[in-house]
Amino acid sequence: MFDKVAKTDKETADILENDLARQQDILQMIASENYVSEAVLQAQGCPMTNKYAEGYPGKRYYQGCANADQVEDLARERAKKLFGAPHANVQPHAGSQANMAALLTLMKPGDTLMGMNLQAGGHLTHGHSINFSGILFKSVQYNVSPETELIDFVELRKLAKECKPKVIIAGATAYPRTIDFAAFREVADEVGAYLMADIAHPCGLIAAGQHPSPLPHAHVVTSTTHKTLRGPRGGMVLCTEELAKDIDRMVFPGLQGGPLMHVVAAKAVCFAEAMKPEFVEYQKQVIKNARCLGEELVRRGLRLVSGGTDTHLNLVDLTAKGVTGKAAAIALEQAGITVNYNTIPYDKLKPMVASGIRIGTSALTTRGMKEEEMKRVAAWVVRVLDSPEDEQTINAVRSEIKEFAGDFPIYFEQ
Ligand code: DSN
Repeated sequence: MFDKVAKTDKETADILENDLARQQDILQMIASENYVSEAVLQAQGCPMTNKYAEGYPGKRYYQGCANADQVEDLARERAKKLFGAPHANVQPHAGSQANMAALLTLMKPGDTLMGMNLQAGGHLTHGHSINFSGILFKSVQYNVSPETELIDFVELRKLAKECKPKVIIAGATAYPRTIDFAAFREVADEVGAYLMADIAHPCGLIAAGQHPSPLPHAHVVTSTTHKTLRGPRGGMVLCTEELAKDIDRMVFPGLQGGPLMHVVAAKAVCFAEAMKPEFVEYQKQVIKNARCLGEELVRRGLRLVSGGTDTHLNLVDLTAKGVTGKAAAIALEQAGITVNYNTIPYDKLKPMVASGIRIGTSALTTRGMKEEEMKRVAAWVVRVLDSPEDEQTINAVRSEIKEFAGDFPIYFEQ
């Protein structure tokens, strides 16, 4: 696949080949990853990478932007249509930049921000002390209920009334349940806060109508485009007409320079893909697979945070197994299954060790796997977790997985 790279730079080509082989041979179950289509891949590798297009369609600081304008307009219009949003900005290089643009538009340094605790499933950019969001703003973090492990709106409302935040963020990276954006908006209205929804994880489910939409509840919606949405690595912001100018100004010139036009083109392609009926079927299967996988893991003795999932991911508590999240993730990788170790609510272990693993089904569903395959995957996961240090088991699982994965090719031109 990398013959042209190989002619110029054999060293890099070898690394790329190795990673393509890795992606083919393993079961990719990191909940924030996916396999893009060959159409998205081609657009992302196109010569628009050569173009400087600082500004926005019709208002650029460089000449020669007619095609850049067209493709950015296409991406913006498709994003608006797909999510029912009044305005879209498709330039953020990543989810963190999208969140930064939203927060710096809605707040001034020193204002109060309320977001979900990282340990409960939130994100660094939702007010963590080591991130810009916790450095620039006064951060108040909400948690999930210790009993149900669900967002507790009674507590959330109490906290919001006490701290009177300027912005409340609804959204998470490791929360397996539906997020009730309408309930968040009620709280935001009661305390006069803006509601920002970060939908990086459920984005594709929302586009396909398989998770409630944050629109029209949220004033601003941020997302990545590469997780469940299955587009290129990047970010976007959706917002109301009233906030459109300020959001655009904050993305450029506030935070970024020239947009990555090849990535904007690939975003246009992924939005077109997400409008197709097949995409709805795909997202339905992602959820069916996550539920089936979760049920099988429970049947084999594991505990799921919140008791199950409504989305593309399960958060698995390994405490009863006596293995840490980190040890589990390392053993699973050796056996050919990639996941990430993850804290669970009220975790007694530090994030670098963690008591859980987060396991998602978006990428395997893209490869065409269904419930039957999820049952086999669950059996492999538990076999490894039962003997995480047993080389023989790990090697046996690894070769079984390699053979199995061969029946689900990720790209044709390999
Ligand atoms: N990388 C994202 C995720 O894995 O959810 C967080 O930044």
